[in-house]
Amino acid sequence: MFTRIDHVGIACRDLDAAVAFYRSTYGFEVAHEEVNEEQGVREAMLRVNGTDDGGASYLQLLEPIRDDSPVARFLERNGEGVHHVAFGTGDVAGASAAVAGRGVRVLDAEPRPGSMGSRIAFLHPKDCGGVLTELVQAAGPEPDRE
Ligand code: CMX
Ligand code: CO
Repeated sequence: MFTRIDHVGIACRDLDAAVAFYRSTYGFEVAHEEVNEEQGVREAMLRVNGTDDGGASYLQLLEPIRDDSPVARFLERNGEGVHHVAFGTGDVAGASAAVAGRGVRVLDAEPRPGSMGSRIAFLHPKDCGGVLTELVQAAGPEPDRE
């Protein structure tokens, strides 16, 4: 059901500085940048590698655009650092229902818009060993659809 690490989300205070760090240190380039008003972030997706399900793995650099957003609250509490891990699936609604059936709280009753036209749902970190976890279905067809 889950076939790749879709991305690792990293909270930063200054997106342009974070992008510059990942470019100069590792050579990663920005594949996509957008503002997600609903999630309260400006974000950059840095493509690291393709995956054998036909998708890819990214770093997602996240800068808050509102003081009351989840990433702003995280920065206030913890400072910059790893914010969440996202697993890729061909069917985010089905995967959410399956995970909910295993007793994990799904924070999004319906999948919401994510990066690059994807659909996403978050799981409560307290039910996932302290890891804020995101489920992602990429835009377009995926070979692992069941
Ligand atoms: N990772 C791990 N634990 C986290 C966390 C994170 N990123 N964010 C909060 N927590 C912990 C808190 O430390 C707190 O623990 P304690 O009770 O032990 O202190 C607990 O979760 C509850 O925290 P809270 O005060 O309710 O914190 P929030 O109001 O920030 O809510 C959460 C937490 C997960 C419900 C909220 O951040 C959320 O809905 N996140 C999903 C949406 C999101 O993060 N969007 C930004 C990314 C967008 C994208 O990836 O596209
Ligand atoms: Co994410």
